[in-house]
Amino acid sequence: MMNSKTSFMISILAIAIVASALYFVFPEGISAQQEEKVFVTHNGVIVKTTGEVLDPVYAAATVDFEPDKFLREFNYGKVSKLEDGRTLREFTIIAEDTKVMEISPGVFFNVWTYNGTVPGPTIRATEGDLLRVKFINNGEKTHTIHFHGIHPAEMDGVFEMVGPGGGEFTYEFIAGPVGVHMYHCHVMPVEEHIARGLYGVYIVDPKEGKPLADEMVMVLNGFDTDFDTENNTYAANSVPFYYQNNPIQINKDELIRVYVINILEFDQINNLHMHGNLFDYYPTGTYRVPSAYTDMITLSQGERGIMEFKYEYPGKYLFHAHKVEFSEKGWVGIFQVNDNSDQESQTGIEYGS
Ligand SMILES: [Cu+2]
Repeated sequence: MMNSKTSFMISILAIAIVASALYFVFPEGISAQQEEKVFVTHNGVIVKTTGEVLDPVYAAATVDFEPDKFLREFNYGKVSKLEDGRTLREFTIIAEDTKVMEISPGVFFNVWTYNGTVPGPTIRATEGDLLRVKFINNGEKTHTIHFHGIHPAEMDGVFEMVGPGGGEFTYEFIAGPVGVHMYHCHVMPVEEHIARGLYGVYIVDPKEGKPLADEMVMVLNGFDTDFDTENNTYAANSVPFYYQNNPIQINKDELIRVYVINILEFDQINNLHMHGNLFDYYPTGTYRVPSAYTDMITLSQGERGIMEFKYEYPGKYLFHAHKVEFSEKGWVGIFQVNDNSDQESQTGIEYGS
């Protein structure tokens, strides 16, 4: 005869055996009712599944990036006046790291984004403005924003870590110095956080303004789609060959001003050569005296400057990396110079007052 203590022990044992057997049948837990998820595979196929996915695949939120729009889009923020008369410019920048971008036809890549695109928005201010940048990290990894330029140490975006899942930090500093700068994530490994796309352009204009020009931004970048720390694609503004297939329309005899930044990871240098013309080059855009009149600049990672030129003759002109490997993998574009210099520019800058 079993006494009550023994039968109690056997009951416990039986429950334990059943529970552990079920564990092997439903390793995720008995009650796990898995939801159907949508993924994009490496070759771009969209898959719906409730099962486990072994090959690296990405959630199917896609990036909507238009190089034509990005080229001439400047973000001046929400503008107001402070009591002391200073201009306040407020921005909100949201980081995400789960989106997929079709970086080239049929090539899907998990990019990490500021405000949903690579590069992030081009931020623009006038020297002396107060910038207030509310940063929200909606990613799954820790991120920050490190701005180039002059600011207090605690606004440098390096030592404070803004945690995933909605972490917040507000960067606040006076815009300066005049020039073309950048911002990027500064979380280790920085190489990965930049190569995945967490960067953008930050322009500081002089108080007295600049001569009216057709202005545009070129961020020289690339993507390492097979994770071997070598880039597979190269471009101005993310999409290989985009401005070759969709030439940039400019006017003959009109002043063109290009803010150019090299943010390329993994390669020692990048460069830019322009056909049929030469340009004034202002390194970092900090001085109003050009350092060179040339058709070619070479930039290490993080180097940037302003190019100014006018085309004398209409027609098609290439611009591209003179490092031929890069141009053959996508870093090439065309200026279509139109003979309508009698018309006013459609794209003259305004300082977003
Ligand atoms: Cu980051």
